[in-house]
Amino acid sequence: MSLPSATVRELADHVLRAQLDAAPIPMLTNSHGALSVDDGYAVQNALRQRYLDAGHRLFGWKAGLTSRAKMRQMGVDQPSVGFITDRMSVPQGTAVRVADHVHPRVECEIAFVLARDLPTDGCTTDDVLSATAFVVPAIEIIDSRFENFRFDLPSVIADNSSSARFVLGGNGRRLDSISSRTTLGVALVKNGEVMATGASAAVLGDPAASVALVANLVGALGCRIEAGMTVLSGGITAAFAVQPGDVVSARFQELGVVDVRFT
Ligand code: OOG
Ligand code: MG
Repeated sequence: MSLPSATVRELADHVLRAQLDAAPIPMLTNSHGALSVDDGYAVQNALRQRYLDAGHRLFGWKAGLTSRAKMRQMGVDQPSVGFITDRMSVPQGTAVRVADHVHPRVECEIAFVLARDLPTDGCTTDDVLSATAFVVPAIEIIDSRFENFRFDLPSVIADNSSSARFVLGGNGRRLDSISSRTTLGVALVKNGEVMATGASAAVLGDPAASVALVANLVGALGCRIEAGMTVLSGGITAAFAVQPGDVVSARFQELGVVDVRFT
């Protein structure tokens, strides 16, 4: 049985307040033990509506937990999706305030910018390849609103898959100009030290397959990935905590560098 709509609205408000106040809350399944993945998405839908009502513009979508490294780190074995809005976007060179978040972490990702709408059902990797205008290197700044950054799948979905901010880097590259879409190397560097290295195949074998998965999951929510939207295909390596003063860069083979600093 799914959650009553009053409970969905109440949980969306609860998560929204935690996001806006950067104040941690217990994971939702502590109080709502039977919360299902579908319930989590119902809460996320209500949360998205709250942001749109507050004047945010839907910028795109993101994949969560699409690499082994991320699944292992978080103890969750299935991907999720979340939405991203224009006000979550951080221009390169702008500092991110750690105090605006509960316990932020950084991830390196490949972002896809769409030239055409994606199918909402049965979307394939080939559909993504033909609909993509270009890809850019990205750093996602995630932040779980749950205490100790611990959650289960329904809870993290209700918390918009830990979305907080994202930084898009450098020059876009057309996919057909990249010689190694599935074996694109990346180093995640913090304060000059390499924290992790990985390759794009870590994300479901091919980050374009991740975007197809997002399109289908978003379709099941009654939405569509549209032309002009950006999709974050998922963290390639584990995520790393940041503190004020940290400078982080994601150095991608072929795509170049994207960086962000924290105050
Ligand atoms: C969930 C969000 C994961 C990714 O790229 O895997 C995510 C989390 O780890 O908090 O954004
Ligand atoms: Mg991510």
